[in-house]
Amino acid sequence: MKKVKPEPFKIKMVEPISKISRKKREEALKRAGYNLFSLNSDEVYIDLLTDSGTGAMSDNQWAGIMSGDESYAGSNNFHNLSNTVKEVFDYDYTIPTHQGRGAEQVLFPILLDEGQFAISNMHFDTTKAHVELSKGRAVNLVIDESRDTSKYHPFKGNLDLEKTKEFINEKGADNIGFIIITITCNSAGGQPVSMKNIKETSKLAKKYGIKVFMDAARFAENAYFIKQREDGYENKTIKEIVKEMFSYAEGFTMSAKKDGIVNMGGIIGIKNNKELYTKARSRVVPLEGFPTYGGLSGRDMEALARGLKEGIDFDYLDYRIGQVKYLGEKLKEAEIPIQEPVGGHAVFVNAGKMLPHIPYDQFPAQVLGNALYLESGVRGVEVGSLLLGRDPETKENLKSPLELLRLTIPRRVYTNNHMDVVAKGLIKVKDKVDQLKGLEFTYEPEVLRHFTARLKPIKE
Ligand code: P71
Repeated sequence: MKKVKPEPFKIKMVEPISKISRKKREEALKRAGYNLFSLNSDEVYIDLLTDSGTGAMSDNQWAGIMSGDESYAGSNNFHNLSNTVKEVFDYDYTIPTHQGRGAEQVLFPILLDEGQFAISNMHFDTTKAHVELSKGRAVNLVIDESRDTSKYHPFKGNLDLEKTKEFINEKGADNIGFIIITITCNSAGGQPVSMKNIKETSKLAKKYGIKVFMDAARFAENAYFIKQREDGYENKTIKEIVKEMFSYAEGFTMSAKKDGIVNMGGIIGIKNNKELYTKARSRVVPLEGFPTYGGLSGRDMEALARGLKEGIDFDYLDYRIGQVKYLGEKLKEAEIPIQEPVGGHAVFVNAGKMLPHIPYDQFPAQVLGNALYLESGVRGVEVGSLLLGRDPETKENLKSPLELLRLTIPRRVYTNNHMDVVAKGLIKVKDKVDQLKGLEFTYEPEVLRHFTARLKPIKE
């Protein structure tokens, strides 16, 4: 029997789930326009759409909810949150926001002049959108290894430093607004960035007078991978690793709905640049709220202050990432192609490889996601050409380098028995992939089409 880390918690409260019949799932999927985003949650048995805001809070966090201080200004919970940010990251300034994109919309316009570039290993969808709304241009310079799903590399989220240097030299340092390192790198498969890479990025940026920020949604999972995989860090605590990681940056935007283990919340953290803090503080007021609450209630800030500490607990992370690995191993054993090594928050199934008969513009990963839902009531999410959209000029469907089905695991929500159901479902689908048909649009929205598009299976 495989060694599996047991949950480092016991369960005090449960939320019943059930699976509707195959016939009902067929009806639901049809009604949803073959788009899993349009299902009702009670039509889903095991929901692996996202790990964002879907985690289970602890009894300690729920107790914090009861001590919410809902003062408009200077709430105790804000002080608890900013003291926690100081303790965990060693940053002087904390600005709460309603979620990650709230932090982005406040900070990015301060950092970008029109036409300037933001360099990242890979921008997440919302960070790219906020770079563009700030009239900047988003460039992704992750290492090439991240695109080969079957090749092992311990830090597939690393920024390609050679390409970055070349890019800065080509465009001129004055045309770079900032570098933002996404940890872990979501779009590459929840892949970590090494300490060495963060340090060298910071060194390179300093040489050119460019500021470095972190997109810190999964900072704790990144620290865990550094501890497990990078020489010299095996005996350091997660907290020590987190402090070092953030010492190389000027600030961060964070969706706290991931490693903060809350259902809603975000943070702008600024190390010690008072001028930048003052600018961000004045922008947060019209956009998110007064600087000591920024779109969150007192109780939300308290749950987050407590969640940030729980999120860096080694035993928790060992169990958490162990569960993701558990699902990954089950799929690998069945020869289902996945992004390897398995990342921090999800298993990414290579649908392009599994369904070679379906061309990219008939959305193989969406087809696979729908088949898995019909088979077992599990909801994953497409990360491929449907999400990528069209070329703004030619209007052609863009071809994503990878067609992935993301099976994203909420924190502390499902057990490994649930993971077994997911694996079993996908294995059943694998045996009949050649019967699956591509999809075509019946309705295609102009922007962010994947959320609300309607599709139908193509008839031959
Ligand atoms: C994820 C999400 C949530 C999501 C957002 C948009 C479409 C579909 C799903 C959100 C992130 C993220 C990173 C690295 C910023 C955000 C935005 N991820 N950076 O993966 O992964 O944060 O949702 O709190 O605004 O499912 P926000």
